[in-house]
Amino acid sequence: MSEQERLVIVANRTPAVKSAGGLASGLLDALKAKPSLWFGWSGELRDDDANCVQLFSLGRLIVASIPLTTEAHNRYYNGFANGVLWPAFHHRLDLMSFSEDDYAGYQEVNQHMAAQLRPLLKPDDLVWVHDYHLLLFAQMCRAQGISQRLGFFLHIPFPVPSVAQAIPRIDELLDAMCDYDLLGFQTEDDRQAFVNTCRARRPGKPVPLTGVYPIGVDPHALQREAQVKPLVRLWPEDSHLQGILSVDRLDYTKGLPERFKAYALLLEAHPELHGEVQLVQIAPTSRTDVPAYIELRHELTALTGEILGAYGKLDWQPLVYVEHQYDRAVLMPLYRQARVGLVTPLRDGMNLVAKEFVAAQNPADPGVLVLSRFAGAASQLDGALLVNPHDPGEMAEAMRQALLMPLEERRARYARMWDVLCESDIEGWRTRYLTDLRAVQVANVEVEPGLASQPRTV
Ligand code: GDG
Repeated sequence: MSEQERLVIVANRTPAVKSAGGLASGLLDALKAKPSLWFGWSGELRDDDANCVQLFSLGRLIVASIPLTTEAHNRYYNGFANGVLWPAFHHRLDLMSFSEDDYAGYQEVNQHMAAQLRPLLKPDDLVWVHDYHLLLFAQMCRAQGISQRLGFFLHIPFPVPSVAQAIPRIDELLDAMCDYDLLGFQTEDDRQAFVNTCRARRPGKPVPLTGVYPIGVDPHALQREAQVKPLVRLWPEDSHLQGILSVDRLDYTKGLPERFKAYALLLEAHPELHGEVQLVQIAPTSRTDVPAYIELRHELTALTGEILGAYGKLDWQPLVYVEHQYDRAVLMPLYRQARVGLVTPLRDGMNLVAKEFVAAQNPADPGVLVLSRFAGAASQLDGALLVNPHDPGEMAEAMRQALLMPLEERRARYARMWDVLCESDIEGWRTRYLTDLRAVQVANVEVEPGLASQPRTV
């Protein structure tokens, strides 16, 4: 690592924008106290003078942000990134909606961001680009003569080849992704899906270095945050009511309607649980102007009404559904009060909520994690009860098993998962990735043997 080296993070959003998303919370924790630059969209929509870069410092991190015009943002962010890439990468081709204009907007914003970053770069910078908004960014940088190492991390899953080939412009996207020097994925399945898609669509052409870097949390910090006196006490220790807690950005990939239906099935099949259990769903809204999200909200409020109408009593509310975004100071102690953490996305890159729930538990009396097989976290958290989120009966049974699980088994499962969280924490994620990216820089193409996470050339 050279003396002058500076880490440059490039992401759709800069941390100045308040966001419930996992990228901001994950990376900000990891960036503490390092000389670094974070470049991205400020969150501001301005139709005049859209070329100015605003700079400010957060400790040793310099934040450089740019505004976007309303039209560019709409085509790039709502249109191609969230109207095509997000649904398709989560295997929801039915929700994909492509237009040439949106793709052109996506190209323009990737190019614009590369042009705005160029004058801010120093020769020894290590540039780490994040997520599906910026698949074309390396190609745009290279076209503008930027020669620094460019790494990329995909926070969401990569689709299998049969799904990927249905994405309009997939070959252009793959070519551009291959301009990165190191491509990081959350799981081996995602890495394999990318490599197999490249092999199928670009026969004979080289694939860049790829590696698996499951994003983590800071389990010790979360454990401390969870121990403070709760600001909200939903399930006091002296109450018989057992809490099931779900926390998700309101998104169709998170499997909320399926979860509510499974919970309704649990209540229908087990009257003995009436008055004894309560599901709390915290679901801060995001992307509120995308049609699929508007429909999802309607479906969830209808299901909430059905469950409350069918099972609620004056002295027992079986389901609490809130779209309010709570501070971490409220959330972490709440995770600790819950007997069950219910995390059942239909498909998810990693899912940090699953890891946060485990990190927040009381080791002497831990809650149980019920986790979807289709979350990246399932490849690591073997102490969870793994479920198929498409099978309401299986989910209801897992909830029942979790509510009844003896203390000894809860402790054993928790201990296994705590070890995983410590072995694979956020700091390890950042340093493993950057060590590998740096090695690419030194060796230029091949990576020295003996690297922490051993990325592969194929
Ligand atoms: C993407 C990938 C991947 C949620 N509600 C509140 C709140 N949150 C925080 C959670 C957690 C984060 O938001 C959500 O992270 P996830 O990982 O669950 O999901 P995505 O937003 O979809 O993130 C995902 C992640 O990137 C990281 O790589 O794991 O697969 O889709 O940290 O705690 N935070 C606060 N109040 C809330 O009400 N403060």
